[in-house]
Amino acid sequence: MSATDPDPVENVVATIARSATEIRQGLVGRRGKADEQNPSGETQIEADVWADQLLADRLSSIDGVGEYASEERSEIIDGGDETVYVAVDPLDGSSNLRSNNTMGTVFGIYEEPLPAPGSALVASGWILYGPITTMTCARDGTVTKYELTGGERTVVERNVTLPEDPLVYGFGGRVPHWHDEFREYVREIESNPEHKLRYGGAMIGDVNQVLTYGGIFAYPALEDSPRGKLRLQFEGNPIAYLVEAAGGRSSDGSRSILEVEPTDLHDRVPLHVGNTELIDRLEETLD
Ligand code: P6P
Repeated sequence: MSATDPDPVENVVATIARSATEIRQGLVGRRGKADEQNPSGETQIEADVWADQLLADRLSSIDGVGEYASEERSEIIDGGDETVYVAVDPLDGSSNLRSNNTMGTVFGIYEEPLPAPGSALVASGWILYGPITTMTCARDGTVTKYELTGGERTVVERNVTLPEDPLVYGFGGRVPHWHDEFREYVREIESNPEHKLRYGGAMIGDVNQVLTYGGIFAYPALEDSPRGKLRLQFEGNPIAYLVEAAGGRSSDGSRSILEVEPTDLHDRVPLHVGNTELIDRLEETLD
């Protein structure tokens, strides 16, 4: 699968899009548990390991790619060049594979070596393995949605923005472990009769609903996990970059996710994304 465009960012995006159909088909027969855990201590599914290796081989060999890093591997693969640095969550929500629910592939393309702050992103996006395989990608301050068939991308929407009126909300973590201030915020959101609960167990499916209908998704800081669950490099930054490009906001509870300085490749971050007024209100409540 050769990458021919001289722009490494375009080649990374095009390679991920072309790989999506193969990844979707490759899920069949790879639903069992692998013998390993990922660097976050989560048991890997066979498909996690397989999708990670497929993307590592293809992305690290693209001209201009300096590094390939993944949620599924502790070490960074050196790509040999020094233009862009790629961070991937090969299969977000792979625990949904057993129940045949939505899953995704998340990617961030940075212009600094990893780990890097989200402010160093030049593009990000996700593949959503839903009834239709779609790609949503942010670059140069704008978000584009594609449908993917047979490795080809078809633009279905340009300049994607969050709808003005928020509709859906989804909050991760066990309720007894939420901080009181967050629980108070949730009660306020739930008290609005216009809002609907949407939580599917795979961030990409939930965030894609927020992008489509407006609203908020959060996996907050928890009493037993102060930095929440989601990973800054592979999930928080790429999601925040895209949602902000679509006119929304992100927050770790007090500031944009993109301002968070990483200390380790596998840092976790409390993640809140969605309509600006909802995130502003969240920060007021948590303050
Ligand atoms: P919980 C999937 O494992 C994931 O990383 C995200 O995609 C998802 O939002 C979250 O974890 C779900 O976590 O604790 O609800 O199972």
